[in-house]
Amino acid sequence: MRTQVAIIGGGPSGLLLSQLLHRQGISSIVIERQTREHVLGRIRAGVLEQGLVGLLEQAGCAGRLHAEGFTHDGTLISYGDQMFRVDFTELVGKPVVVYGQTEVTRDLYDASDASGGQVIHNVENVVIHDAKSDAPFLTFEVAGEMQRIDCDFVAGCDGFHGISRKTIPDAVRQDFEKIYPFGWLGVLSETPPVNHELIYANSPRGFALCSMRNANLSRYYIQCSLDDSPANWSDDAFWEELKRRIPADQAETLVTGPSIEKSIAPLRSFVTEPMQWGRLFLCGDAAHIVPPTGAKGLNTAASDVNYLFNALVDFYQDGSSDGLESYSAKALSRVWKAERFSWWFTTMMHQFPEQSEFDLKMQIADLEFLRSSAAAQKAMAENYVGLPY
Ligand code: RFL
Ligand code: PHB
Repeated sequence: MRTQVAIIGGGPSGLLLSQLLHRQGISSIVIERQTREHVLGRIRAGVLEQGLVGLLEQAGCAGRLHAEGFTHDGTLISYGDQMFRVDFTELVGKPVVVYGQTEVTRDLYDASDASGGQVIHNVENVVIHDAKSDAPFLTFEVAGEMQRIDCDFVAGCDGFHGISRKTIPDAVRQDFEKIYPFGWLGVLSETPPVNHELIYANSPRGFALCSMRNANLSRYYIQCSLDDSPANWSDDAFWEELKRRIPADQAETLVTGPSIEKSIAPLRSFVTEPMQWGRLFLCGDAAHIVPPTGAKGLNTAASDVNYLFNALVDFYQDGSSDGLESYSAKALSRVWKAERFSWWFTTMMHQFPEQSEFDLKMQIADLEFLRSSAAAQKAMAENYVGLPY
């Protein structure tokens, strides 16, 4: 097989890049380790920045998003007995859109089907060859048979556990990492959301988040210990704990019901540098991870796709390599700002096992400053809705 851009990973980064390239007449083949059903079964992010919405429009797959997504002009933050609102639209003139990553991925798969896109599932033993040459190629197995794709460029969109990042030699690559001493236990339930906006809650019992997918599908999270397991949590125990962590008036109106998904995600900040090695370009979780507190994971993946897509268009349409050469530096500059925001928001909102009385005072001072300062709220809003590309 031969294509212009070989894309490893059929998650949102890989599919979005493929669809954007297709619209510009640039060919690609996506190879994915899992089945399509598996990819579409994953419950992940829920908040989209305008930048990602714009890319989905450009890719021709924003129809359902516009019909079914919810525009959120602000968010609620609670601590102790206090709850305040940060109004994004008033402060920085932009809202966010609540629409699940699962739906984004489904729309991208549908668009790929409609345009005759090639996505090869169940691939194994993927190897990137000759990334430092002008003629890289991939080898992999499907159902025990060896396959080969020759290409001009390789996009490594294969997530944190993929092979692309590890293809960059250790001598070239530097990893930066921070592991948080807790996780998030998430529950999806077919119940109306407790509030029409998200609530991020700092409570002495630990962080909680009230989010949603639609008018009758809620997504809730509570901070849990790293050695916890979803099996330890009955639905009743989860609801009781959530109620203890959110403001009393919200807890009173919370509608509970059976969970339809329950899982634990660890929290990690991670960045690898550089994001390019020869003709291999890393995008999304393959290069960086953020804790979910700022809803930046999927959105930062999208900004990488934006830079790489534009660089590839410049290469194929104008013969310019400038965008490709500056890709890593440009992407990393925005990635580090998303890392900083997610780290700050995580640090302010969670209970840490080793937290001293001084650390607690700092958290409360940070929250009080945010509650009382329009400038602080504006800085938060600017980051939450997404920094410019
Ligand atoms: P993905 O979505 O991980 O997709 C990568 C794809 O590559 C495939 N793959 C391979 N394919 C071929 N060959 C290989 N060797 C391969 N190795 C892996 C995988 O099967 C997969 O389909 O990365 P991508 O596309 O960069 O998208 C990034 C986002 O998925 C991610 O940033 C967010 O979902 C992060 N994230 C969250 N972000 C938020 O903003 N809010 C959230 O609430 C939120 N919750 C989460 C999350 C990530 C999680 N992970 C990764 C465990 C919850 C979880 C559980
Ligand atoms: C979600 O709805 O899954 C969600 C929303 C906001 C976050 C993290 C997760 O910060």
